[in-house]
Amino acid sequence: MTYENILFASANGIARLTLNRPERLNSFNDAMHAEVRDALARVKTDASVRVLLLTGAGRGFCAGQDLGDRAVAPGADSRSAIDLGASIERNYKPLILTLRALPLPVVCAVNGVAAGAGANIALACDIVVAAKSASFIQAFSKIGLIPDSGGTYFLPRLVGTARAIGLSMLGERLIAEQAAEWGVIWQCVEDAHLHETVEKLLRTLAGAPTAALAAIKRALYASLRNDLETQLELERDLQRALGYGADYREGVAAFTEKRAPRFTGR
Ligand code: LHQ
Repeated sequence: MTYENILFASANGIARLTLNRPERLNSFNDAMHAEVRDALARVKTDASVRVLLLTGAGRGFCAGQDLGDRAVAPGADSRSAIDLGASIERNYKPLILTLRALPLPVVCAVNGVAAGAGANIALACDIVVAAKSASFIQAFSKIGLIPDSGGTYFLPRLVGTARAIGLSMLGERLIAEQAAEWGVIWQCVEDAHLHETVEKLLRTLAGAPTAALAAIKRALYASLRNDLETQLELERDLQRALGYGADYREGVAAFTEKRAPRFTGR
């Protein structure tokens, strides 16, 4: 598949996916969804990829659904209206579930505004670093909709119900600094430092014990729905599998020999 709405490249264990419709603030149309789906399928099946970067081209990260796309155009009345649920089922739901299930860390570099589904796609990523000039807007209520793409799942878990409701009902801009303070994202950095901060993070993660990071991701996301006993059992099972792995052997050997580990990700 050739890409017209995204950029995608992979080298040295790092896959980079850039949403690339800057004149529309990288908002999603059906074609972009298809390309992202294709790129993520490649990430999933390419064992050499150990970390994925998601970012946006130009001044924005992603303004969510392209409201000019015919696939989501409101009808003149309820009878002629199109089914937004179908668009979610086809595009947004699988996208969010895929990002959360990828067995490797997904880093999101939020280079500018992240609005609507764009904000929640960022929140679905594992480590979110935002430029100071970036912001997050639950823009849905402004057009008579609810936060989708996991917004109603992520927000209360990240910031509690009071802030989740305020953000969702008011649709106000949450600036990156405040997002970091509230624990919505991992880090907010000066705009001029976004690139180097993210590159350093990517290098670190590309050299990390990938299978362990995948297990960390699985365990922490599962803990949001598990009771303690179930979670302890999940930890046991994941630890058991990792204990047979090459990276555990290498990690312990490196510690004993007082040297830096060389993890293969297995
Ligand atoms: C856009 C968009 C956009 C098209 C900026 N579409 N052109 C799921 C399933 C099914 C259906 C519905 O939705 C969903 C999920 C969703 O994501 S719903 C929420 C959709 N997103 C929004 O409501 C956000 C709309 N955008 C905005 O509110 C603003 O553009 C923000 C606050 C993001 C940025 O504001 P500014 O920095 O002032 O930029 P701008 O508004 O001037 O935008 C620049 C251009 O991008 C502009 O085009 P133009 O031709 O005038 O230069 C915008 O029309 C275009 N654009 N977002 N979502």
